[in-house]
Amino acid sequence: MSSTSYNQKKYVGKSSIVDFYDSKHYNPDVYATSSGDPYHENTFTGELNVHVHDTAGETHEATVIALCARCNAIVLVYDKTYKQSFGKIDDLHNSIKQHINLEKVVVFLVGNKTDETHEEQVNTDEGYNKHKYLKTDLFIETSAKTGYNINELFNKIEAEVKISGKRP
Ligand SMILES: Nc1nc2c(ncn2[C@@H]2O[C@H](COP(=O)(O)OP(=O)(O)OP(=O)(O)O)[C@@H](O)[C@H]2O)c(=O)[nH]1
Ligand SMILES: [Mg+2]
Repeated sequence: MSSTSYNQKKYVGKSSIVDFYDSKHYNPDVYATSSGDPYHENTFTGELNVHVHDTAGETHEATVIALCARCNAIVLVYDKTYKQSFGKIDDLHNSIKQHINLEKVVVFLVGNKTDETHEEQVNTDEGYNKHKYLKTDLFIETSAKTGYNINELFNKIEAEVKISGKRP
């Protein structure tokens, strides 16, 4: 059993990433995950059962931390077309680090919306450097619109959780 939590300030594409992995297509009408329904859950059954908590950008930090404490993997998502979301990664990583033993959980950094090349505000080198700086276990760029690297992301989550043997 593996759990994953998607975090980050709003509209970065967390739900779209999960939806694409689930349905194999992009749904442009995905609803913003609301504070009343702070996260929704999905289970994918493969070699491992992957249980995903998809948080809302506006989910209260204490709720996010509580969810992360029960996870094998934490996926931090920013929007490559929105620099502010990239800036928030440091704050979020910092508060997670204060409450969670990162030796017991794998952390992924994901730059989403690679399809919006003309709107790019955060390039691949910046994402990679952030991954090195924060010492996350993996960095990958995705598009929930074209499906670029979506399967790879979930495959790597499973692989990394298995290899690392990390358990909360
Ligand atoms: N071009 C493009 N748009 C995307 C991509 N992923 C998501 N979007 C769009 O970005 C907007 C926000 O997507 P969501 O999946 O709702 O983002 P979220 O991070 O779950 O947002 P909250 O639930 O509000 O925190 C929607 O209009 C999506 O259609 C992507 O890879 N490329
Ligand atoms: Mg959402």
